[in-house]
Amino acid sequence: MLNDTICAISTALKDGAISIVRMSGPESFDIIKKISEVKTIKPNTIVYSHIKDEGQIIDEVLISFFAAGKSYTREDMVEINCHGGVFVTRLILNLLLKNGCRLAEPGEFTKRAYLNGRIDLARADSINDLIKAGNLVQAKSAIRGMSGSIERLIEPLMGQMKDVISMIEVNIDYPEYEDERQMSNDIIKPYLQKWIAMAEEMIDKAERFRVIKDGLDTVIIGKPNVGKSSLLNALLEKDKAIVTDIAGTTRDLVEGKVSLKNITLNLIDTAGIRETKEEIEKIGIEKTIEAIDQADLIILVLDASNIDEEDKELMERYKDRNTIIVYNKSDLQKGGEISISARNKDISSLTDYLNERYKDDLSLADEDILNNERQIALMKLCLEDLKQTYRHIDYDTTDIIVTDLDSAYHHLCEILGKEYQEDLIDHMFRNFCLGK
Ligand SMILES: Nc1nc2c(ncn2[C@@H]2O[C@H](COP(=O)(O)OP(=O)(O)OP(=O)(O)O)[C@@H](O)[C@H]2O)c(=O)[nH]1
Ligand SMILES: [Mg+2]
Repeated sequence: MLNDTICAISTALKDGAISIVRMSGPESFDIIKKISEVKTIKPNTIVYSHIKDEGQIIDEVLISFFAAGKSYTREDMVEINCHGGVFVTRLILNLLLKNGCRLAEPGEFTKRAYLNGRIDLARADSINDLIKAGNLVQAKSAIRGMSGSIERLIEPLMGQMKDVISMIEVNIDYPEYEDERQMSNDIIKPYLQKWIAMAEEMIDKAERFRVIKDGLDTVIIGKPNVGKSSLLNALLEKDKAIVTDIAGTTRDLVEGKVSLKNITLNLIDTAGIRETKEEIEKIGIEKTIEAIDQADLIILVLDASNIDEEDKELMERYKDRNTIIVYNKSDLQKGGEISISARNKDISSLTDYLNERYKDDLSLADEDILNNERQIALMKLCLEDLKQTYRHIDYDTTDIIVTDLDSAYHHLCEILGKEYQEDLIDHMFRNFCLGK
């Protein structure tokens, strides 16, 4: 499969100043010679040339050459910087196809970098995460991943597990070597406890960080007319939701996204919660309850000038969730710790509070942390195996213990892609952009 030469347009396919068409594989240098004025190739240089189709000039270009071993894919690679019209870029791509290239699949360049041993799978994850990063925190964590943060993170756990597994195996294979250290359950158990704690901490941090990276799913709730929609509008700095002094104005969920310094909120403004016989409002309140169930954070808004039993009931109902109480209408009456006036766009006590509350989670951006769903899912499988081993250790034979530990260890290998599973690898790279 790696014997063929692949090509793709690596830049976005729309009109722009420059486009890049890439080739990777053993024929790259020969093919470029056929379609340009290049006669000899000096790796790691850029030359000025023309792309020609049957003698006819198609474009004036800059061509970069990367020799196998040092290139992105570790294969011979060529990058053509051409003029960025969609038409010309496609002409060049078609010319490469006509001269022996195959069109690359999405992510195939990075897949080759992985298969040729230049990067591990966690680093490949990070390259994709960087391309898809939507804020600075996401970009920062992806860059850490590209520098090998995942390997650094799980290496201590893998190292210890490998040592213990191999010692148990020696005990099994060579029972006659009595001077070998005997890995009794009393020795293995404390290790297991430590590993379980390590895996749990990694998962916990990764999940807290995921919320910071992707945004907190936040619902704004409260009685009718307390100023929920006014708060949404103040946070978004635009009049997205309708605001009136009629109780029950909002019926549908109104969504918006906002970044407050470093925290991103995926906001939903909801219908005011109250007993009602009105059919449309009732449906709105049902939707509100569903949104509350799925939220990471609940902002419960009160009208500080008018707090009654219904407010207290809502406070009681959501006190065990991640709920913050916001006292609105501070221009009429000051309330508790977080006192705002949504109508006057005076909401700094809320935004300051949120940034302070998530400060510790934000600092996770400077730590080595599991970066995405794939890695978290594999760490969870590893944790399950470790817990299972711990639960059964007093009843199981050494053979079974070592099998369970092996399985836990292999999940860690999979995070780095040291275990090659073709379908999994294909699935992963298919999420990449074409030309990467
Ligand atoms: N004085 C004062 N009035 C406010 C403030 N915030 C909102 N209001 C007023 O309160 C009324 C209700 O505001 P909304 O934002 O529509 O309230 P809501 O909670 O979304 O109401 P429903 O959608 O009906 O549940 C409007 O007349 C707002 O102008 C505030 O900070 N101070
Ligand atoms: Mg409203």
